Amino acid sequence: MNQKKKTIVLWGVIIVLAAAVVALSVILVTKSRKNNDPDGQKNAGTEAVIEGSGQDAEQKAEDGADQKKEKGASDTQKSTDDKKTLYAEVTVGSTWENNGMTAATETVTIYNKTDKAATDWSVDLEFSGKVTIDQLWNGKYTADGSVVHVTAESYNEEIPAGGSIDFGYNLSASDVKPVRCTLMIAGKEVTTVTGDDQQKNDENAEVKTNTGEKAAQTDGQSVDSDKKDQSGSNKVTDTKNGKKEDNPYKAHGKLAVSGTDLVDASGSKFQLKGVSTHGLTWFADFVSKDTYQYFKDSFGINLVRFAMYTDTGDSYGYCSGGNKSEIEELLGKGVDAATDLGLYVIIDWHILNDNDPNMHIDDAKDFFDRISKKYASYGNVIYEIANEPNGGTTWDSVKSYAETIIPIIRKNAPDAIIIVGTPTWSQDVDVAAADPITDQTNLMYAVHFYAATHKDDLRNKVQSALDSGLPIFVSEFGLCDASGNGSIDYDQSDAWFDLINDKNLSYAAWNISNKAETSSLFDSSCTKTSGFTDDDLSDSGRYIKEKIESFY
Ligand code: IDC
Repeated sequence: MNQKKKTIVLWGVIIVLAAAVVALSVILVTKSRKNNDPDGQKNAGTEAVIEGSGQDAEQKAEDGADQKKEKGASDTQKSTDDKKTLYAEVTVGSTWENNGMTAATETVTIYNKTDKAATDWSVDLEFSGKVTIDQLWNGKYTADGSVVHVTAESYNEEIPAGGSIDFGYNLSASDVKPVRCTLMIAGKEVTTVTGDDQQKNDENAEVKTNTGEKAAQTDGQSVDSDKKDQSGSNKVTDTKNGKKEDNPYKAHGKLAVSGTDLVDASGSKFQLKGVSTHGLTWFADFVSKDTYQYFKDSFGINLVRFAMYTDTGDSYGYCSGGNKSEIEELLGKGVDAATDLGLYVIIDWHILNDNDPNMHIDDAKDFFDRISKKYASYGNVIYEIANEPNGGTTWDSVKSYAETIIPIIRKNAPDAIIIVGTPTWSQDVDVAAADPITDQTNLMYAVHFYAATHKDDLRNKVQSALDSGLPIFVSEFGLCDASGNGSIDYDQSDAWFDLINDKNLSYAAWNISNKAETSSLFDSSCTKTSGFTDDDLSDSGRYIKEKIESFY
């Protein structure tokens, strides 16, 4: 290479080096600007991508940041929208005095009025002072001073579109009314309802109730405290160790479902032990306070079930030509008589010949809408929405019926216990356990047995359904065969009572009548309609009395 060529190459190298220095400076200046930019600092990870991948990547990263900003903006927007549609609010139920503090049972209902299911919810409840949670059901919680943080149980993680879920708790505090109730989705605040909002928010008031009465509950007063006196007493005992009670409802208040158990207002496990009417219309003479008073005093029942046959093929059935208002009046007479005695009651939509509850679903919708409104202030009323689906009716069919009727009841009686019948005359609790209804709040599933017919097989189904977490209610049973007649199988009856008491199952024995059939609790020789004594009992009556008594 000659001197001239060397000189040209040298200049070339110098130019290339100079260009490199200029390029490097541009990068450094850009970087230092970004480091002074708060967004740039937050996105340090993103910057590494920018440096490594040149201008193109930088553009993409900036687009990403913009998208992020937009997403942030839409989240805020969403939260504003959610305000109208997704919120939680508190109902203060029974209150009682507890060592100088006030104790209360409260229910928080989370409403989802959007058309999409919401998951990953949590709720913060803030009180004006320190609170102690004595028991909380249908949720998990941590409590820190005046704030209680609640998250879902595995079975109520989802708030269905257009639906609601609730959880409840017993607490003690100097002021039990929360000052703030904040709903969060994925840890992000969606809505906060303050103590004042609870009363002012018209929309909420409308959702809660449809009646002015319920709104009073948010105000810390029990609606029926004057009328039915459900609050008061803190002498709550677990009935298994307790005594026959003069007023079970006064002592135990509103019940709730916790896991597979019924619990009372103090959160103690509770067992309903009762008797069922025969068909209300067939044995109307036994629909009376005298009758229930006798069972309460003699047996120690705390529950009466009212079996209202829907389809008897004649005018005894509510949907088969019966006089609806007369039947409802009779039902009302029974419900009020039992309520006056402080008993819990089940209103049973007694399908039987009408194998599938969907057969009379329009009547059911109308009935449960009106009846749950009528009894909205009766904390002792339980709804059994389909006695015994049968005749090949599938669980899918029952489930779809239940998912129609439950929200109708919930609108008026948001936290009432609801019992859903299961296929094969309320024996397929295993099928229900494999595919339970989404909104499990205060929901139980019926199992019915007749001891001379249904034995180990059905008990095993009950056991496995309970094991998988299904709350079960024995809302009807007899000691004889499934016809309601035949001989009593005492061994099988004992085996059933062992399971019932071992698992804290609630139950109602079929039936309050003097019909000449084994399952009747009165002997057919008894022609009284009041002034009963134990001499009037049938063998079934005597056995059930002894079983109920032996569990006090
Ligand atoms: C029975 C009554 C009987 C009546 C019959 C038909 O004991 O007097 O004639 O119904 O309506 C059920 C039903 C319940 C039955 C009972 C006994 O829920 O209505 O009552 N049973 O057969 N499921 C299994 C048995």
